Amino acid sequence: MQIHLINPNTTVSMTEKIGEAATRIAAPGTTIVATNPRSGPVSIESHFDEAISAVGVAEEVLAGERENTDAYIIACFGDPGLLAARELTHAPVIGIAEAAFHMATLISTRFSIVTTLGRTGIIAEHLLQSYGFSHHCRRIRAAEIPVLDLEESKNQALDRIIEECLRAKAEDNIGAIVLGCGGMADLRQQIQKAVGLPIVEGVTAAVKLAESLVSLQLGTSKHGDLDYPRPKAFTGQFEHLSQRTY
Ligand code: 2AL
Repeated sequence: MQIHLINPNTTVSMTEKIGEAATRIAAPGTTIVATNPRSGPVSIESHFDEAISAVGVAEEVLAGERENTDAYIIACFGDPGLLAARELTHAPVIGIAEAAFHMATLISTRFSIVTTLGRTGIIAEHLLQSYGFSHHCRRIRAAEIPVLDLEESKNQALDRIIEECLRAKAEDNIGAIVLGCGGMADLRQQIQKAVGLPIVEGVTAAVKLAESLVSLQLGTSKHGDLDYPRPKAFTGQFEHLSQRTY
C-alpha cells in the first residue's frame, strides 16, 4: 500500500519529519511517500497562506496520480484544498484535522484543540463547523508558537505545548486533546506522557484511517460532486491544466 503524504508548506525538514512519524506508525507493507509543493509558503498560518498552498496540494495529487498511489494525506491542520484534491482522484484523501476530529470523538465526548498561533484558531473553528464537530470541541487553544518554531526551537515549543495542554486538562472538562499542527507529528507520545490524557495527532490518525479505507477498498466517490472536474480552458500560469481529462 502506498500513501502519498503531502505537507502543504514548502519546508523540507518538516516534510521529512512528518514522513518519518508517519512511517513509524504505518503498518508493515505500507510505504509512505512524503512530499511538499515546489512553490508556496514555508508555513501556513493565515487564510492567505492556506489559499496559496491549496494549489500546491492539487499539483501534488496530480503528480501522485502518475504513481501507484493508494491514498493521500494532507498534512496541514487547515486541510487546505481537501475537496479539490478529492475531485482529482478516486483514491481516498484524508485531511489531518478531520482525521483527528473523527478519532477524538471515538475515545472522548469532548476535546480541546491546542494549535500553534491564536490567529489560526479560526481556521480550526471553521473546519469544526463544516465537518459537524463543533459540539464536540470545548475550546481552541494556542501555544502561541509560529509553525517554524517546531523546527527551529523544538524544545521550547514542546514545553509551551505541554503547558497549554495541562491548562486544557485542568480547565476545559475534556477527555482528550487534539494537536493542531502537522509539525507536531513527532511529539504526540511525549505530550501524552507529560499530560496524562489521550493526545490525538492528525498525521498519525490519518495514516491509520487511510490504511483502513484502502483495506476496505473504499475510495473517493465519483458519484456526484466529487467526480473529476469537467475539462475546460485554463489561462495564464494554469494553461497546462486546459482540457484535462482525468
Ligand atoms: C499548520 C500546519 O499544520 N502546518 C503549517 O504549516 N501550518 N497549521 C497550524 N495551525 O499550525
